[in-house]
Amino acid sequence: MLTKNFRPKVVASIMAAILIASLSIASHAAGTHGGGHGTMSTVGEQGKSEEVSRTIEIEMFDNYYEPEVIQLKAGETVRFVVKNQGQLVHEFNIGTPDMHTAHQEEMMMMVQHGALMPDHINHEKMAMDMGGGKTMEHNDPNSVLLEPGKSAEVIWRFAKAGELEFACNVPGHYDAGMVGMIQTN
Ligand SMILES: [Cu+2]
Repeated sequence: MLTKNFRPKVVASIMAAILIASLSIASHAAGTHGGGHGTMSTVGEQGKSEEVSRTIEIEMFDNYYEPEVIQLKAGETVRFVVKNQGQLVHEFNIGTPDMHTAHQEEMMMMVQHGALMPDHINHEKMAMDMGGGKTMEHNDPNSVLLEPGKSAEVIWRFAKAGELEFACNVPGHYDAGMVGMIQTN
């Protein structure tokens, strides 16, 4: 049978992909953690719902956001109501360009594992133990990953002035222009 001959090759290439992905994530993580907490405070922190000063609706399409530029004042806590109006899975993730680059590699791994399909999320595979109890699930407070038609909220406090990006790190989407700007004064 064709599949029998094929399987070892497929497994070998998946293992190689995992190895490459985990090596590059490890090197990125090491790089990020050097400047670690400084970066995080620039980005801000998860906000409290009782401190929300503004609600902003974000619509996600294939492959762009509406609006694409958001202007805030330092110290504001924003409730983002994010709706996926496209036909594909999209992410809304607040971070620096470096953070997005690192996350794109993680999301590539989700695609390689079949956890992330173009138009839906395989939640069973997302929850798979990747070793040491780590899964591919998205529990980060700075992001949501949404299937078509779904919506969710992100509450974020922008502590400092500066520029951040909100981006979709589903493979190919950032490069296709699915990125917006948050300017905090
Ligand atoms: Cu996207």
